[in-house]
Amino acid sequence: MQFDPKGLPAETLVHLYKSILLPRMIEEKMLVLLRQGKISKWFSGIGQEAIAVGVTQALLQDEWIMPLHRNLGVFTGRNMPLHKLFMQWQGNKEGYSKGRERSFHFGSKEHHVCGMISHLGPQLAIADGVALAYKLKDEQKVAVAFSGDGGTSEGDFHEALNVAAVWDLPVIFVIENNGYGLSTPVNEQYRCFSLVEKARGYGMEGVRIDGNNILEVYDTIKGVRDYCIQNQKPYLIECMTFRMRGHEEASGVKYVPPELFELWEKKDPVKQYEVFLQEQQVLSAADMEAIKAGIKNHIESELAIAYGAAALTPNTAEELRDVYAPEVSSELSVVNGQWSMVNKEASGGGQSSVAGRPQSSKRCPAAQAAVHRTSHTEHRFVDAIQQALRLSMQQHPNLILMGQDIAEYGGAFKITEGFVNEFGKARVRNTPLCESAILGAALGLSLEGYKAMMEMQFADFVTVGFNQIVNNLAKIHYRWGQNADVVIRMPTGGGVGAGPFHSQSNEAWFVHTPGLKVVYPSTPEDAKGLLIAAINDPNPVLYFEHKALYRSISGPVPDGYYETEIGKARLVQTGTDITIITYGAAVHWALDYAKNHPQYSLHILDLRTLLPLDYDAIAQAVAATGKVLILHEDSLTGGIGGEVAAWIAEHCFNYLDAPVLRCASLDTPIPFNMDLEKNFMAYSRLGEMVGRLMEW
Ligand SMILES: Cc1ncc(C[n+]2csc(CCOP(=O)(O)OP(=O)(O)O)c2C)c(N)n1
Repeated sequence: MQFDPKGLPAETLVHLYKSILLPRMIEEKMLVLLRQGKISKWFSGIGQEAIAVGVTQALLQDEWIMPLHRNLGVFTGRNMPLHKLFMQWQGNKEGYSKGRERSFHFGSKEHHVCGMISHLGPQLAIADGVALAYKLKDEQKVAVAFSGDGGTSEGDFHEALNVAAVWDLPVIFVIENNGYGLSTPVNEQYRCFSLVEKARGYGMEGVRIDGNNILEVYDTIKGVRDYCIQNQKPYLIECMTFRMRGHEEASGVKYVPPELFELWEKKDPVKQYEVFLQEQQVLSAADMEAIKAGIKNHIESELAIAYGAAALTPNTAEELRDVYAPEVSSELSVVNGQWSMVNKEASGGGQSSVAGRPQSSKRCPAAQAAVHRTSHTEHRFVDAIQQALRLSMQQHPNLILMGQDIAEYGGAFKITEGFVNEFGKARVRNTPLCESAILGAALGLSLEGYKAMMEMQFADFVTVGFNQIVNNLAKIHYRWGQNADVVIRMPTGGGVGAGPFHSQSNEAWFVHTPGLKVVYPSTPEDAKGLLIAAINDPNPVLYFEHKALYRSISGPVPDGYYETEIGKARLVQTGTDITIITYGAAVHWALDYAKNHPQYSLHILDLRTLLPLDYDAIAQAVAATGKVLILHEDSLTGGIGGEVAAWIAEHCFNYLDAPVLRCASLDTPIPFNMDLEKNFMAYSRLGEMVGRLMEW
């Protein structure tokens, strides 16, 4: 192996040696502990250390890295205390994830390391978002994301590289081509000669290097980093290496021809570098032994600290509380002539729980102070959404809007029409057709203190971004304390003859996911207030806006900047015969029904927020009549109605004079033909269901 120090001082060469030795020696120790049953799982990076180490050492300490499961050298390179790393791997409370995550699935804001999710590919687009933040702040930095050869087959790899290229983002994508994805050799993974060929397809530069040569990795990253910053472009690096152990320790290596191990053993990145250092007389064998002895002692003493840590005692209140980031009051301040947002944790702003679900948290005083309702003006639903967005863009200079066709075109529903002129293209961003990458980028923006709003062109298309939402955005705070300050606008619902892929009600998919908030306004006033509240909320919020209401509903809307509290239902009207608990367009079905059937006295509750549910309001609404009908546009099976009905049965049985009934749409996809669609819709059975309840 040829090492070219390119004038690096001996001090740096030694530093790199210590940096590559540390993960090797930690791993050797971990393999012993694994055999002793003291840790449960281990993904080995032995043989590949030069990549993670070389990359990390070539970056600034505060440039974000998105590592994967074989990148111990990233974590050690960021100088994370070893005892805390050991506690992490033992699932201890004092690790980086309070015992909630295994192996390398954790991050640390302090160290600018973003925790991976098991799905691998979603890491890549987070780097896009971070790089976008650097670009918007005009910072001279890059973000780095890792992928294995297997991971390059994922759609997320394609989307992330494409977005980085189209948006000219300073991201370095590092592929560790170690020959196998679990047992799958590269000839069953891809058909191109080398993975770096893919760079050209995205319109970016790329290079293939020896990933076992630490000096080559270090030097390449240094140079590529300069290129990315100066040219504001992404870059792809394919590092050739080999996985010297099994995919994970338990799975063995029977499928790997033994001669490959022999071949790559000769290219061991640590041993080869040692040979070079000795040849160059940078370090003697005795020097190296002394360094190893020092590291060994350090590992042992840090392990002793880790073993001395108290065992974890589950605390349910803390578990529930940490699912969500506490509310913050955002205050704008000017630092060095540039704006910056100062987030202050709200006092007592955490979550409490009823029946195991999060309740709404109190808004902090500063946020309430921002609420000033002045006069009201009549507006359509669609205009209220637009107002909320405009005011939020004015309120938060760090808010970025992203979505397909939302810039000059104004979005499929014209909600962002004129925004480019007002706020500029940097903040009102047309996106390629890459929902997953844009959601990942939104999360990356959040890592760097930005707020992001993504417009799904239709709520139906969320399926191709589903993984990012339910696994990355939703879980990140619970997993390692990073928030996802992201709002996803979801133009939803049917009634307009748009067929199965432009009309679905898919809110229930998300209500089942801890970590998300789900809001669903039915009036222009709430549409504005809830969107403002969603944008202020530091957590990921899905904001459902019913397309059929956009231009059919008008109502009084307060003129100022105000919030409608997330987690609070609205009593629409009082009544004595039957309680209808509903939300979205169905609120208007209930009102119409009430108007056309004055013989019934209907008590109508608009849930407004589906996660967290307002259980107090539900209980009061049940008590008002003792007969409950839950009405929603979504299909019956697995809809919100089932959850609400179950909760009422468990907690409000004494109030009930009849079984809780649900009126929902048919358990079929939503059809195109208007007569079929009408037949599908819950409102076609509303009269029948009210009649059944009245008979009790
Ligand atoms: C979406 C998804 N599919 C499958 C897996 C299971 N899995 C975990 S790692 C892995 C192989 C990854 O190979 P590669 O990207 O080459 O990285 P390496 O493990 O070789 O470092 C697989 C199939 C997963 N984690 N996520």
